[in-house]
Amino acid sequence: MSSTETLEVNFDGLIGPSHNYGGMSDGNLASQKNAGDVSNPREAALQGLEKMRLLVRAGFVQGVLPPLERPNLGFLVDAGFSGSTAEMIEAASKCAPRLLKAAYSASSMWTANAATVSPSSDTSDGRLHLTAANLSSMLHRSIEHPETVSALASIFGSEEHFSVHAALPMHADFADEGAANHVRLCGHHGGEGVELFVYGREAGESVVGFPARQTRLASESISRGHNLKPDRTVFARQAAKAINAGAFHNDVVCVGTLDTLFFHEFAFEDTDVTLAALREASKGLFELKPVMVPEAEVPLEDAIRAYLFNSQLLQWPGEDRLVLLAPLETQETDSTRAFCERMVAGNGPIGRVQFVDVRQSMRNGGGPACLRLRVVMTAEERAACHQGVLLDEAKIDALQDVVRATYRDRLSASDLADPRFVDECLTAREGLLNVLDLTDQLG
Ligand code: SUG
Repeated sequence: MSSTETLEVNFDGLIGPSHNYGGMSDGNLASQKNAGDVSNPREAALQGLEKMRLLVRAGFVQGVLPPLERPNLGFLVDAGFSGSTAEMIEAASKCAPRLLKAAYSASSMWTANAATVSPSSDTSDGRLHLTAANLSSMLHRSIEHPETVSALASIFGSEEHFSVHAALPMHADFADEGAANHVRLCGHHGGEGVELFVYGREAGESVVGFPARQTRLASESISRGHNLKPDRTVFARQAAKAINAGAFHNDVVCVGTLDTLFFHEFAFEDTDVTLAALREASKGLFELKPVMVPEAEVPLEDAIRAYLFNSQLLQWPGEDRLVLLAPLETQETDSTRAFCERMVAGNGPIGRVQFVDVRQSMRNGGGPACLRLRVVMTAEERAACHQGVLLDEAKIDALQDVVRATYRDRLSASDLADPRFVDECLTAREGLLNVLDLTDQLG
């Protein structure tokens, strides 16, 4: 971490020991399709950590966010259960299995939904702002934010450099899913940028079809809280067509970094208006490079199934053009593979596609981009954050050792009824927090 430059740091979610296929997310096709299947938490966590290792080896600064404490017993108490832990688990498994699945969900792994982040070069107070997402649209995710705020406050504790905001009010009008509906574009990471907020509905608008999980009001509230410049901020509506085809977040059909926006023809309700607004907002800073994937080349349905856009778009050390870190499913789907081959053979801004195996997460609708929260940080900010969560290979090895020693390799919904699983999850998390030097703050 010797670089004095401003860098984009990816904070990946460490997949927790209770990773399971709960079928909890309406409008997320993978979650619905794989509901009830047996998961493999050990493999899931190892896959995620291998993705992090790949980036560490390439020379990126890589961070990690620990899993939240699961089961969330407080949630069961709020739902009226009482008695000993074992009694609550038993009662919930019998009369409210869906609540038990929510209490056990490992969904905090998708850290693109943990918060919205604005780097210090975009904010008027010169601090890096993070607003935890309320995730109010899905029950199992709506209980993440209080612990997410604690984790962010522990990691980004210096008030001189960082401002961690609590989640927006828990009302449908403020529905917010964090960075999954937010793209920051810029000429170079340290320069002033343009922040694109993508919303699926207006506050008060009734939900038709699959749920639109982000409101314009939520996006506007965050931009106000982060003290962003209005003329460098763009709000664009996600196409209803995309949401109803299964793009429950904008990052299922769009990804951007630096001056490049890579998106599907049907990502935005009005592509021309969105691009014109981005060009206007980026005047004097950089020239926007849009890469639109036409429906004729990659049908929306394929893009969503293969998660072409739910990829990390990275300025790979030593490479001239951007690298798309895409899931293996993109390679296995004819139209998306062929598109990638043509794209890299051309002379556009994306010069290489690399595939990674995150299948365990993918089967719940979480690709490489869902698994990371991007935080653009100056060298000073990197030095001011909690160092335990910045990874090197030795720390990845140590985390993998904990995973191998404490995680199950098979988990089904009925296993959640076993009260002994509570202690197993707590022991596993304690081991991880220990490696990340977070036991005092979050243990
Ligand atoms: O919120 N899946 C997550 C996937 C989140 C993907 N994130 C981004 N696109 N950034 C969700 O729908 C499924 C859990 C289950 O069904 O057990 C789930 O929560």
